[in-house]
Amino acid sequence: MHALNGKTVTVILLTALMLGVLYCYISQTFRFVVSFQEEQETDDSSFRSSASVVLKTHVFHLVAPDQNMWDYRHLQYKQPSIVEGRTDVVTVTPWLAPVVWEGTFNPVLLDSIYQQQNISVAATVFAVGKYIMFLKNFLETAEQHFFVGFRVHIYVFTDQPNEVPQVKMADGRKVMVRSVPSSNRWQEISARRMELIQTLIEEELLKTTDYIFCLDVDSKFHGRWGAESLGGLVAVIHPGYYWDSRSKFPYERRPQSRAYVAPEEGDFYYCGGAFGGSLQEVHLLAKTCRLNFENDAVEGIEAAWQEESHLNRYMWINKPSKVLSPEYLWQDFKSRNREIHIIRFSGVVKNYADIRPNV
Ligand code: 5GW
Ligand code: MN
Repeated sequence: MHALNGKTVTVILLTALMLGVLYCYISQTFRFVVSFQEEQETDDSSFRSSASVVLKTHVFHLVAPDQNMWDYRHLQYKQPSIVEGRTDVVTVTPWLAPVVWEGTFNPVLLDSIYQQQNISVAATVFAVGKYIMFLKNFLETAEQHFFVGFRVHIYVFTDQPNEVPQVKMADGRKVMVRSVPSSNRWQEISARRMELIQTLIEEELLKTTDYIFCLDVDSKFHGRWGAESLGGLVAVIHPGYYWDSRSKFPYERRPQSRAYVAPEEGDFYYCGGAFGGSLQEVHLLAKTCRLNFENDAVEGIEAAWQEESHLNRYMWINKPSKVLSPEYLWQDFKSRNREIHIIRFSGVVKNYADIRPNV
């Protein structure tokens, strides 16, 4: 044994000091990371601020199509004009999102651009209780009009998986059936839609799917609904209110609700029966609306039109990057207005007493 000399002692002490500092640093950093995550998951107080939601910009790189690989010419189509076009309707929002109306886009051009991207589109539809009766028409007409020529998976959420009608679908298109418990409380059916959309995206779609649309089952397709509807966050103008002033929109008007929109606020009144966009955007929407819906419920408050109210609040803060005209969700009982050149999708007339569970 020999005594430690002064130099060795200094080195050992310095090393110990450095290790101590390193330990403190790492443990502090770790604690910050954990508490930051917790804050994000549970913080509800920030729902009123747009800054609480960080949006990823959706970048579209649109490549002009070749007609075919043997032909040097590109796709031939009608020359676009920037001085002639629809003048009876507004085709762009104040935040410069397109509003999609018949006559504003070239379907052949759009299809060939998005065909090259080999995109995959999902649709969700809920058919719980007697609403299963709408499914056959919905699925059959979707096959005729919804993203024809593209890869499409329609996710049917139902309490009666054996009653889902067999519909013949083209290659690459498929109906996926998912079981959900039945419920007599319609508020519950409505509330769980956002939750199920959120989990479907998280657990199944993220790796395989590019875009998703969430649709009401009590409706049918009558005309093309295709690539012109694609965007980051996509909302549909409700057919019942678009001639009205915003103070008349049926937003949730009680400030206690997380769906509240003040009388002098709001852009448009959007449909709860059709919305969509990129997976990331719709995931954030579903998660936010669900959280706000559930936290309202804890305080005993239910918004005027349930998730439609929460959706409208969300779209007021998070502006949709594409807005679909009421062509994309009309109502069969309404006569067609002159600005509606085509009805693509519409809600069928239903007898509420026959189909809704007793509450
Ligand atoms: C039941 C009672 C009251 C309200 C809704 C329901 C209900 C809705 C139901 O029993 N089963 C069901 O599957 N739904 C789903 O929620 C359907 O996909 C339906 O299209 C959607 C929204 O409900 P809707 O269509 O009755 O709402 P509105 O506003 O279009 O009339
Ligand atoms: Mn409906």
